[in-house]
This record gives sequence, structure tokens and C-alpha cells, in this order.
Amino acid sequence: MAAPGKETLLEWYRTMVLIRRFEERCAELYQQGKIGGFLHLYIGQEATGVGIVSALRKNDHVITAYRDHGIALAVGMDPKHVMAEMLGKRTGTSGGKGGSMHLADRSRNFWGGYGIVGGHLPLAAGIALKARYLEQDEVVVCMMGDGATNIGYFHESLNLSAIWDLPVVWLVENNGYGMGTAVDRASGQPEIVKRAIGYGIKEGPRIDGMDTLAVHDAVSEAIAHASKHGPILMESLTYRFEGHSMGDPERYRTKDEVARYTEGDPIGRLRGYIIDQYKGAAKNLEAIEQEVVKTIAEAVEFAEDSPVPTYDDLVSHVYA
Ligand SMILES: Cc1ncc(C[n+]2csc(CCOP(=O)(O)OP(=O)(O)O)c2C)c(N)n1
Ligand SMILES: [Mg+2]
Repeated sequence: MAAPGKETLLEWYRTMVLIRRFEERCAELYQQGKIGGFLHLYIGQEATGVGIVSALRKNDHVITAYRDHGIALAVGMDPKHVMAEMLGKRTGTSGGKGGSMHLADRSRNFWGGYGIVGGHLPLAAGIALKARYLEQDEVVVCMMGDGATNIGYFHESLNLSAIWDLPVVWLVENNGYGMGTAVDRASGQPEIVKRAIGYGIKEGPRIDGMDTLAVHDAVSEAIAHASKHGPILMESLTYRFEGHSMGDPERYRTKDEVARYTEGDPIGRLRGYIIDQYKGAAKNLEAIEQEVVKTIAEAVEFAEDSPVPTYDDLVSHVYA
């Protein structure tokens, strides 16, 4: 696959730094009681999110679970309105009624943002069925955690995708744990891609999910496969640097293990690659870092200054 050029690499870098800084601020706002509910950070997994979104073609779709801030920002949702959603404000992307786990933007074919583990897999199959039925060349990339692969929806959705020949990339973000349970304690077959054989679908690769370029290339190939031949199951091997959600005491892993992974920080890796490839790119990277700090400050200001939903907002869009 052709190597991405400097502008593309800088754009990926910008997005990854934006996600990291956005979530660092979210953690602070959570501690201050300004963000309520659950907050699951994507920190450490940015290469996977940005690698995937950068591989989508114009009309492709992406759907994910509750660890969704990175995808929202990578598809280009405005950080101001995403931050307002985090704070439950009226100007938020779901009018302040969804919060952290329910970011979505139909205009960008980003279908959310779901809190029920595995609950979005049948929706991904449905979106793909629409494309297949209308003979549209659209692929759905359905991201899920390793934990979601042990839920009944996984079986139903992968089986349907096989018999209906649906254009889906089933993409497991394998970060080693489902809450505090390690993959090999939860899965009889911890090499999750091997389950493809049970459904008669293509067994895709297990890729280094900390390497943005590797994710981009592998997902581009998987999309090409899904578009021509139907479903494929692949894994991006990644790691979350923070706890499962805020307040996780993290008794299931050692500090040494976390330190080993943070040494291979995906943002640092992409930074190093760009500097190796392009002499003098350090100044571009620094400019991007400064610009992101400004973007986040503006997003927080916008969100804090925004009004909370009204009573009428509260009782609208409610199915009863
Ligand atoms: C159906 C269902 N069961 C249990 C939960 C509680 N729960 C929330 S997150 C989670 C772990 C999922 O882990 P994984 O799919 O690996 O995603 P990760 O958090 O690692 O991104 C569980 C069990 C839930 N939200 N939904
Ligand atoms: Mg997991």
C-alpha cells in the first residue's frame, strides 16, 4: 500500500493528540463533578481509532461501543459540541441527553456510541443489509471490545453476516481486558480471529493496534475485502493506559505492565516516524500541539457556557 504523505501523517497526528488532550480534560472535569455518569477513556488506543477512520471510504459506516470519544473526534465531529454533550448541555451532539457513551453523527455515517456490550452488532448487520439490499458499495466497520465477543449478539450477528453475505468488517479492539477480566480468562479461544472459521467468514489479521500506519493499511484491505466478498473478522491488539472507567482500582494488572505499554505510546510512535521521514517536521508537530491546546480550551469554554436542557427538551424524543 502506498505510504501516506506528510500532510496525511500530520492530520493523523493532529487527531490523535486532539483525542488525548480532549480526554485528559474530560478526566479533570469528571473529578470536578462536571461530567456525570460513566466515563471510559480511549487513551492508549488512539492509533486504532484513527487508523480505522482514516481507512473508511466516502460512504462507509462506523459504529462502536461506549469507548467512543476517539471515534467521534476522528470522524470530524466538532470538539465544542462533543464536549457540551459530555457536560450534558443543550448544545451537545445529542442535546445533552446521551452523554459520553452515546455520541453519534448520522451525517458522517457514525452510528454511535452504545452502552450495552455487543448491543450494536446487530445494528451493524442491519446497516450492512441495507447497503446490500440497495446494491450500494458501502462497508460497515463494526468496532467492539474483546469482551463483546462472548455475548450472544456476536454469534447472531456474525452468523447473519455470513449467510446474507454482508459487507461488514468485524473489528475487535483487543485491549487485553473486559473490565477487570483478562481475555484468556474469559475466552476459550483467546485468539479471537480464529472464531471466523465457525461462521464460514474470512479470518482477518491480528494487527499491531499501537501502530497507526499498520492499522490504516490492514483496515483498508479489510474494507476492500468486505466490499467484494463479504464479512471479515480482524483484531487490533491494543491497550488502554487508564482504568476501565473512572475510579477503577486496577487490581487486575501491575504497574509494570502498564509502564511497558506506555513506553510504546502510539502518539510517540507516530511522532517518531514523522520526524524520521521528514527532516524539520518537529516544528509542524509543535504547532499542531499548540493548536490542539487552544481547540480544547475553546471547547471547554463553549461547553461550560452552554445552557442545560429545558423541561421541554427532557420530554421530547422520548418514545412512550
Ligand atoms: C450486556 C452487558 N453486560 C455487561 C455490561 C457491563 N460492562 C460494561 S463494560 C464491560 C466490559 C466490556 O469489555 P470490552 O468489550 O473488552 O471493552 P473495553 O471496555 O475493553 O473497551 C462490561 C462487562 C454491559 N454494559 N452490558
Ligand atoms: Mg477490552
